[in-house]
Amino acid sequence: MAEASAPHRLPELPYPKDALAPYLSAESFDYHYGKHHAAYVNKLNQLLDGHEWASLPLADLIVTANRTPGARSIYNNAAQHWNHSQFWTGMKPSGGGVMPAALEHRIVQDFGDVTKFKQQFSAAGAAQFGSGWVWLVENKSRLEVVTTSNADTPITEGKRALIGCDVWEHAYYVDYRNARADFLRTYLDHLVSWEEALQRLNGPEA
Ligand code: MN3
Repeated sequence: MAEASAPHRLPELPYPKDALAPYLSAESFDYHYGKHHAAYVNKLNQLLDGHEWASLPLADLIVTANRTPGARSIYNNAAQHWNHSQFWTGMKPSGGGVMPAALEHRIVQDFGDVTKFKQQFSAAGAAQFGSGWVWLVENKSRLEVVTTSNADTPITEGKRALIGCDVWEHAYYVDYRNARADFLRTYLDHLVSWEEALQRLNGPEA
């Protein structure tokens, strides 16, 4: 495919594909990143070939497609590209652990304590019926746990995503089979990058 007709790219992983093992295996990355995420990017580029939206930045494309009748396929693939990109960069080797003090302060302010936040996040992710995502977002200066269905993403509602965990079965079936709750616990305790979450809290809007 020509350069001009492929505006979106599968992002480089910020760590080797085996760096999060045993919590997420290289095999899981081969499928989830190398096949699922890559398929969303390839499909998106096909849909945008010759399209007037081909040069829109990804976040603008998502918001525009979301409010345009007949653009669900572009919206779904663009939103999943954005959702997965933040998922990879929101994890790190030896993740979890102690939060930066500035993030912990905000968590305690809005959830009571870190344990209550983790319980709320895990419970929401486990209760999401079918495919979707569980997020920690900043919504009008307040931190909240929200879930979205399928490809839906908090950025269409003007919420700032600090962390977002994929709860589609393809996200955990290789390493956890059907045990979504175990995956969510492991995500919070061993995978998530609290430093990245704080950077997103302090950074520009998506
Ligand atoms: Mn996925």
